[in-house]
Amino acid sequence: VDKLIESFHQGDPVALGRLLREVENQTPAGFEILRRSTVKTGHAHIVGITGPPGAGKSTLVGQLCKAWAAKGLNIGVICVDPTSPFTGGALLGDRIRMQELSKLPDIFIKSLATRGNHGGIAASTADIVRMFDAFGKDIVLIETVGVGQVEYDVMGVSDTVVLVNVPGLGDSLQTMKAGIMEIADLYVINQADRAGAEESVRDLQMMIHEMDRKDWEPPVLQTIATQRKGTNELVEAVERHRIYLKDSNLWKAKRQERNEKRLQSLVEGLFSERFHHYIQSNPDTQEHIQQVRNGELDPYSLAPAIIEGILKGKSDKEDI
Ligand SMILES: Nc1nc2c(ncn2[C@@H]2O[C@H](COP(=O)(O)OP(=O)(O)OP(=O)(O)O)[C@@H](O)[C@H]2O)c(=O)[nH]1
Ligand SMILES: [Mg+2]
Repeated sequence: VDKLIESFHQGDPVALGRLLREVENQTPAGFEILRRSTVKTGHAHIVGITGPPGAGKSTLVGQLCKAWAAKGLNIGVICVDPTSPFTGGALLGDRIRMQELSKLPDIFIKSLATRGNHGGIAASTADIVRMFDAFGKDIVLIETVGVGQVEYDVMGVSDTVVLVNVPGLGDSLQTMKAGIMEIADLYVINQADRAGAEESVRDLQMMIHEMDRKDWEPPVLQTIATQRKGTNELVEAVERHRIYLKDSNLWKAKRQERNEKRLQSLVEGLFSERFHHYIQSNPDTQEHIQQVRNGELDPYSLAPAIIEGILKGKSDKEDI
């Protein structure tokens, strides 16, 4: 493991790939590299790209990667749940595009499946981001499909949130309004070669105006990702947002908040592990839990008693 970590710090992409898998699977080696990497983080600009299935997020990610790579920047890409059930047909093309991308030097793509992940997607994403950051990536792009709770949480890991839509969204905007709609920093109407793009831009602008955001007025951009149209403007807008974050001190504040959140979720995870272990090794507690299930014992008394038992490291017989 030491050798692997050393190669990682020397910039070996093979070591990066292997350690990313360790981190994803939460192995001891994964935690070891995370422990040893924190001092090297804080540099990367984390950009989240989200929006409905098939909006063209991956195509845009590809264009952004090419533009930034041409500027000599190093990029990490995280695709959260790339096996979207909605776009079965587009998947193959997606994979080919991504393969093509990952052949470019200085671009590394990591897929992250949400299925079977109990530790929380946002937490896993945060750890992978941390790894890319420690590796020396300048930009980390996170693509998530959809606009549900998972995506919302994942976007909380980002500095800059880009919401991608397509022309003719109409009513769907209203339903999105409460969630991701309000945290996006940049709005993109992709597939602007389709009818209704101008109208969608106007609708969006009106909604943004109503939201009355403080210092940052989120721009609404039109792109045709497949023809590389409008993508330079998107690159520029993302860079403007980075400058805004740095000037307004939000850059630092977001990092502080994320670090604290990660600590909290780790403590909660460790505690819940201890909790399950404690129950397993305490038949008395199992009996008490059964009594709570039957409504014979109140959970309000048992909960603090269990906590106390865990803290005392008692292995048998506690009184409540
Ligand atoms: N006409 C047109 N088609 C586009 C544009 N951008 C992307 N597409 C096509 O739309 C389809 C979906 O593009 P993707 O980039 O895979 O979309 P996505 O949002 O990543 O899709 P999921 O990850 O499956 O949600 C592909 O067939 C693209 O070629 C565009 O600007 N105009
Ligand atoms: Mg995609």
